[in-house]
Amino acid sequence: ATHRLLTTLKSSAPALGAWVTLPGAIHARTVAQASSHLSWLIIDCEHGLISLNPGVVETVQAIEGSSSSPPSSIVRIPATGISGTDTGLGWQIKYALDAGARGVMVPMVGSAEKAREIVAEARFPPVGRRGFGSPFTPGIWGVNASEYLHSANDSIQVWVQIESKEGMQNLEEIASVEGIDALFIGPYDLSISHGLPPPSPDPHPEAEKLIQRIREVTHKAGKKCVMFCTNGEQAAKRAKEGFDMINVIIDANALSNGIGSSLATAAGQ
Ligand code: 3PY
Repeated sequence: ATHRLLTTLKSSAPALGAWVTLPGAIHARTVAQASSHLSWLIIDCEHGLISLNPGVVETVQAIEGSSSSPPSSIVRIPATGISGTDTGLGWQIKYALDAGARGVMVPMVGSAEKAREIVAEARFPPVGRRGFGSPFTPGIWGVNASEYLHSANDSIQVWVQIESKEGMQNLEEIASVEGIDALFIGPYDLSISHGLPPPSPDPHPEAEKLIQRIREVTHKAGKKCVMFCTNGEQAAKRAKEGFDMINVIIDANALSNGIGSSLATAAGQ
């Protein structure tokens, strides 16, 4: 299968994504096949219900097999990137990528040192220190082992989330770390970490200033900026502001909203 996100990023259109929080192969395939406008999916192992092992592998398999050019699967690992005490980073990135994911996203990244550690775990030598051992990744990508080894370092997406005070304080340094592809804005944690109310659904004006600053600094550093939205209208507005990638919706909310609105129509409301 080809890597749909990379194809979209070569065009001028923003790459639209969606959030997968619910486990199960059929569920993942259903989401992946929902729209040809989907370029990527976050498989959420931080706040979602998908386990790193074996949940991620069945979810990635289902997405990769959903079409000849499926949306790219990016795994959000549970470990955060703020402090030096979180020992989960290395093995969690390994599980996600060895399951065949096309990228990883690390929550709460607070320093350039953490960002460099993330790059080292996600990329093979000479760039990083990722170990080469999974017997599954080449088959999932439809390539041989040597092709996987060569193409992984070029194409694996490494995204870090800016959603904390530490992340804002060290923003320029984090954005300049080589090997990071994108900075992802988490408007909910960004707001509450700054003592601001969470978006409802739009962010507080003070949070909005932080969001626009992240976009500007990220672009200045030559990196992609990803924005998290919860509906299509919000996402269309963010696309006009110049975000490169935009999350449009969360699977669980889409399910609930879809059932709810049909029932309301049927009940005459
Ligand atoms: C946030 O807004 O905090 C996120 O991480 C998006 O889910």
